[in-house]
Amino acid sequence: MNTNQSDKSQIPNPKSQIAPPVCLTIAGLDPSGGAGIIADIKTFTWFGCFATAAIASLTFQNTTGVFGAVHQTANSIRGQVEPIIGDFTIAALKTGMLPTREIIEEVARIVKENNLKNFVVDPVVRSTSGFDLIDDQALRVLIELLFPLAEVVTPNLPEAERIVRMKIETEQDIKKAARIMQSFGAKNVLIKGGHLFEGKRQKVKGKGEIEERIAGDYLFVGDDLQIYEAEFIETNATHGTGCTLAAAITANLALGKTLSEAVEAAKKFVTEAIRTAPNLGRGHSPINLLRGTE
Ligand code: PXL
Repeated sequence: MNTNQSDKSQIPNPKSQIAPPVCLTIAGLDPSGGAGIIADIKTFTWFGCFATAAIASLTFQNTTGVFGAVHQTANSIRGQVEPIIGDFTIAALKTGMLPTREIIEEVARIVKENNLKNFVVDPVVRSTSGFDLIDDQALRVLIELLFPLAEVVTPNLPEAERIVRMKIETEQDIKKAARIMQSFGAKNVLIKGGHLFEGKRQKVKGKGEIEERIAGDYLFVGDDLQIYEAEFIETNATHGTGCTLAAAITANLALGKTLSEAVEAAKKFVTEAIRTAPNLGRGHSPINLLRGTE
């Protein structure tokens, strides 16, 4: 049998496996593996989705910090994404670090032209170590162009503060910030309160009533507010948590879950990944994307 490439492509796919839903991430590449595209790919895969990815920026970093980045162009974003979209049905997609105005404008065009659904916008602003991953002008364009296309936007507290330009110190502030983001066109908003201030009193088995911090995430589905609480794990192994949560939501939307179910599954996955983090590197360790929920 002749095994050259063109003949190989004629061999019919036996379709013995049901094709998994395809997820796409358009985000930054963190070569040290903890955040960005690599975290997204691992997360999509863990949930049984097929992972595809387009690089918006090549960053230079490790667990101790971000040292620089080389950004892609509108052309190279389209060049990466079009062949994927032309070949696969994209069940869900997410964006992470989109550093420039031209990239954001191109992503908005691609999403609209192809009528892509289940779009999770993670408005990445700054690395844990304090490196700016987008400038303020590009962030305004991201809000204007991508928020109205998103199924959900997933800022953490510092990102939410920068988006709505107000300090967020109470639950009331969180509600106000979410309403402002909805006025910018976001249908649904998940504000990640992992950085939250308030300890909440909780009964802990065998320990009586003690003060325990709760990591609360606030999901606004239209007018309805759902609060997802998980134990706050005191750790510096947090590199990539934001990317992972958004990717896990994307994967679960691709699997046909509702947004509320997707957020619940994603939150559980991230909490377990933090709890079982491998303690790698000298800075903020990546979390454990191989074990996740068990
Ligand atoms: O967690 C934010 C983030 C997103 N994407 C990339 C990153 C980081 C943080 O470092 O490097 C590529």
